[in-house]
Amino acid sequence: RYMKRQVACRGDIDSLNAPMLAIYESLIPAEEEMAKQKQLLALLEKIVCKEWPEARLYLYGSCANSFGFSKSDIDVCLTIADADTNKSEVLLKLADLLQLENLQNVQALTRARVPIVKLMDPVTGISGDICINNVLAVVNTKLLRDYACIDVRLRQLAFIVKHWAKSRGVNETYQGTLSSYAYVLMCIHFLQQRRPAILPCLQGMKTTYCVNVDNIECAYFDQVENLFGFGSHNGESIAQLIWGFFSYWAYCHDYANDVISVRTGTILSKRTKDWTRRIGNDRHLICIEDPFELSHDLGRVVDKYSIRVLREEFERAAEIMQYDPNPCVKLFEPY
Ligand code: 3AT
Ligand code: MG
Repeated sequence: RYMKRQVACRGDIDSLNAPMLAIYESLIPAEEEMAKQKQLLALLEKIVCKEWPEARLYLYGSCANSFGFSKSDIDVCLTIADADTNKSEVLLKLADLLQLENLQNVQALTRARVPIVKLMDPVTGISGDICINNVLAVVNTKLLRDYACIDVRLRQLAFIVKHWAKSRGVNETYQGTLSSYAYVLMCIHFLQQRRPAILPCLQGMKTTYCVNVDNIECAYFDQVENLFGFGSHNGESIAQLIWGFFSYWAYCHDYANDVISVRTGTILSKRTKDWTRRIGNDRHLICIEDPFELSHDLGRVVDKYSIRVLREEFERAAEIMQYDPNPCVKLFEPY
């Protein structure tokens, strides 16, 4: 395997456990915030079902995948039969209904890549987006949430990585860096690859959950309560894992040839995916396979400029975790 550099981690790495966990704790949303999100969802359900009785609403994204910070917006998916032909009409109608019920800042963005209605609820103070029939996102939200139940170190690692990415300005897909969804997949993959493994590969196990979404079969083992303690043979601490994550992306990942794949729990080659050359806007400079939409590379937003920014940030983070006297401050310094 390709190894640019392999270093042993600093001797005092475990002194970083407590301060890193304190940062994690400070980012977790409080119970009452989750209750308010549920309250807003119930209000939206009431409004929607008056007009479309058979429609359903689902929370997805960080408010439902257990990787959400406190004070995040909520992402809601409206499922409704036959809306795909006239999504814009449904969104405009929905925007009218919301306005009539006194929701604020209501705006239908019908031409966006993922068309949505934006809203703010003056009662709870929560903002959110509603999209239509984006069922794959609802299913990948469940997959992430199920992984998070298996070992708490996933949630801790992903919170720190997301916090780092937001602080350093590398969580902006419109600027060619990666989505939060991509970072969480990178964390899951990383924990699947530890030896002993900290996470299993749920899609490689017996199917206990199966749905067909837009002709994609989404099947995996979702009885995760039976997997509690799976990673207990691996005693690595959160500080060691944060160090390992950044070192992996700074020095060990083979950007020229490798695709990380949560679906298989392994690394695939770009050649087998036919991701070796630029097609249209997809450059495949860092490759992260979507667990269900297999032709979808979450790294496709990355261009030849932003790949440099990303790799420099991974190297900066790895160096800080290795040598800096105060990594818990330095890692998250605004760029
Ligand atoms: P934040 O806390 O809002 O940063 P998030 O988990 O809500 O993180 P995103 O806003 O990036 O993540 O995306 C919202 C959800 O939409 C997450 C995932 O279920 C889905 N999603 C996002 N990007 C993709 C993608 N490229 N392909 C498939 N699903 C995606
Ligand atoms: Mg979000």
